[in-house]
Amino acid sequence: MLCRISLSAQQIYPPSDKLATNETVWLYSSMQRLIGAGALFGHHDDMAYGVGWKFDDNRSDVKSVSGSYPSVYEWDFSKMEHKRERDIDGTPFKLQRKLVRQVYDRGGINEFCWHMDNPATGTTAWDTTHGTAAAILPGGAHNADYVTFLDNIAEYAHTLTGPDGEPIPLLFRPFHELTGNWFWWGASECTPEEFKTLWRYTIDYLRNTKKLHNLIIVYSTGTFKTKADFMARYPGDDYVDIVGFDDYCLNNNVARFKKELDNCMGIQLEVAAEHHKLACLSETGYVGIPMADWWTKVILPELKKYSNTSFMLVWRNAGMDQYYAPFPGQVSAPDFKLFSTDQHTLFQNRLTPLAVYGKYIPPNQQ
Ligand code: BMA
Repeated sequence: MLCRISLSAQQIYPPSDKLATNETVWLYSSMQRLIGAGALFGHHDDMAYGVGWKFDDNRSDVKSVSGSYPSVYEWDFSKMEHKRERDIDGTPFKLQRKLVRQVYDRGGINEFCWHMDNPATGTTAWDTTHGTAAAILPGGAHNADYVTFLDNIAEYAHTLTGPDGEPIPLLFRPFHELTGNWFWWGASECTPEEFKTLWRYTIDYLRNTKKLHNLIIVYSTGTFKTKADFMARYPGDDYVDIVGFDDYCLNNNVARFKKELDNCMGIQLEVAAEHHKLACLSETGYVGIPMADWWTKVILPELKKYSNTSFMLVWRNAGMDQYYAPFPGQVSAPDFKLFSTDQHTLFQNRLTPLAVYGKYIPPNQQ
């Protein structure tokens, strides 16, 4: 067995929330200690549904192919802002809550994004009505509507608890792809100042008013060209713990994808080092994974090259028409298995003994 030991003393930084719970501080420290040990692998809605199944117990396409669950499991708050029963893609929040707890109990990492409906118009996240950010800030016509949204997700977040009633630490990735122009919080819909104000207001409200001290905040952009582009809407070190970006491989455009990853991963690792943050590839994948060796030939070399990247996450397995992780029989499945056992990736099976929350996990729960 290959054992890599780093002899250099490593400075560990606390989360940006000075009142973060013990488990949250543990998780953030653990993620820093894991830097260089392999990129944690993540999958959106991993245990909720996959290709050809929905809401089964203890199921995951990632596990069916690789033998292990991923290490990072992302969920969506979307529709909880209205206290609906199901999230944007149909998963009942009751089930989502149960899965979040299962992840925590086995020492996995939960993350939430939020395709938040437009609080000013009541329609979706993709309603790019100009001026929404300004309208929902204090003094704006729709501030009360936004506060209700925040109250509703905070109420739900408070129900995500561990065996002793402790809040389960959550990576929280609001306003994602903020450099794009397809969401109401996008770059063409508000000024950098409005965006930063909205971000700080949101985090302050959740932390200080709603007392959520279990959030590790992820600043996640779309692709970008320069450091200045990446940082134009950065809300400040007190409001961010992890920086990342979303980037997808498109048909017949593997070369462009690699070039873009090289540029963006390099820049964001520089930013992470300067600001004492972690860096991740917050969303990626190749829809339908038509390339049999995409995992070891395209994405793995990037993880090797940028080995200080904390985690990467692939998007959801909605069904045959939209999937980003393989399932048994899928053309890239054998390659994914190789990828999952490579020393530059970390799936749940290699994460568990490290007990990222500082707690012993009994073998029967692993
Ligand atoms: C998109 C697609 C949609 C989905 C939405 C929110 O990227 O996957 O099918 O509804 O994200 O999860």
